[in-house]
Amino acid sequence: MSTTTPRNALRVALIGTGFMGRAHAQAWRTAHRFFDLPREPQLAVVVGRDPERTAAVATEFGAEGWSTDWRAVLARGDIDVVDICTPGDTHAEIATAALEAGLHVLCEKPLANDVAEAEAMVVAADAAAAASGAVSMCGFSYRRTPALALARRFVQEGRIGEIRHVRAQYLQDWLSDPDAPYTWRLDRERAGSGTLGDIGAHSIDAAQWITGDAIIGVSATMQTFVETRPVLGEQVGLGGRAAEGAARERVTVDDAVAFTARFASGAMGVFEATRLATGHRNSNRIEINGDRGAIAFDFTRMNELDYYDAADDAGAQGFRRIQVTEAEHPYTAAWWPAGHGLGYEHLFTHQVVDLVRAIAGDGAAEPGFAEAAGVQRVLAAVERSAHDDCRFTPVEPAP
Ligand code: SOE
Repeated sequence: MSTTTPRNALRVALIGTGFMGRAHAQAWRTAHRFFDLPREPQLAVVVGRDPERTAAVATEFGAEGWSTDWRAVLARGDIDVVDICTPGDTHAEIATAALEAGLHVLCEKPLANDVAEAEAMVVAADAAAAASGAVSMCGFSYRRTPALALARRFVQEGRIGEIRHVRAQYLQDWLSDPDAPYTWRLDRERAGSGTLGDIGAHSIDAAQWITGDAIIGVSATMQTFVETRPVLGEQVGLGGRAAEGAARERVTVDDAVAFTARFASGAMGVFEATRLATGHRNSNRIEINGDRGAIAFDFTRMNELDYYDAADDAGAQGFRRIQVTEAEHPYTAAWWPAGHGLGYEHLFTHQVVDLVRAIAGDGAAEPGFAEAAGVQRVLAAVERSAHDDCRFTPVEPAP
């Protein structure tokens, strides 16, 4: 049961009313109901561009109010946390303004649209941390999947041994229809990159976070299979319906990316991300092989982790499937009895839990902006390598 009181309220301005805005909104409403938190999040205001939609999302999630003006919201004086769920081209401006106002910031991934913006955000975050104690975090939500957190724990405990291979695939299919409409995720100006930054970034973050290792260079290829798409009529889910008799707009981002990676330890990585893999709605997979064992995960079975222990008797060797629903497992004790499982939305709830605790001084807000800028540098190296026809491209070191 929560021990918080309204005096301990943590007042949140949520900016963005799309899929991610709603995923975050439910998390702010739910976290303190299941987890014992030092402060109780209150959804003070939802901010969006379209008044009707913004009001509807505010009502849907029981926010106190709504606004179409994020600058006015930052100046109100009654906000503690700014949660940025907008397209990438607005992240740097909103985050910097919020940090300068002394507010805590949660920013959706990827942190920014390019490395320069990401590095400016790191400078703003460091300055705000020193000046006002502001905490900042980037929303790589899959870190909060209990099974992936368990995978990391296994690596840290040495169960996998020395890591040799990282194999990550993030496969979606919502763009496989050439007439799936044009949305902001297909616009380089707004999204920075396409599949690479949208979902490839999750694989990069997961790989580095689970292994504790850093990607130091890549050889990449990228492809845009569908070069024009019909103008959006109505947004539904990630895509939607084309407008009646719609003209077509030019897609300015990648549909798919594949790259090999070299890690600092000498481990090898093979990564693939696509939004045109027919049959795969949201398969976020990672397998890691070390000299003592291996782990394998697929988000389509998000409550399970496959684990191989090379020390098992030869006659009994094989991957075992761990149901990651026991009270011993990360995050799970707060929820349901063993075996009852969690879903996509819980990742965002766990993210809020970790952020609220970090704001109260209990643990670090991870990944912080500096770590997320590291992912941005890998994204940039992948793009440079693909541009240079797969040439091996080192990841730039942090400044
Ligand atoms: C779209 O591909 C998307 O919504 C991503 O932007 C999210 O980060 C991922 O969790 C699900 O797919």
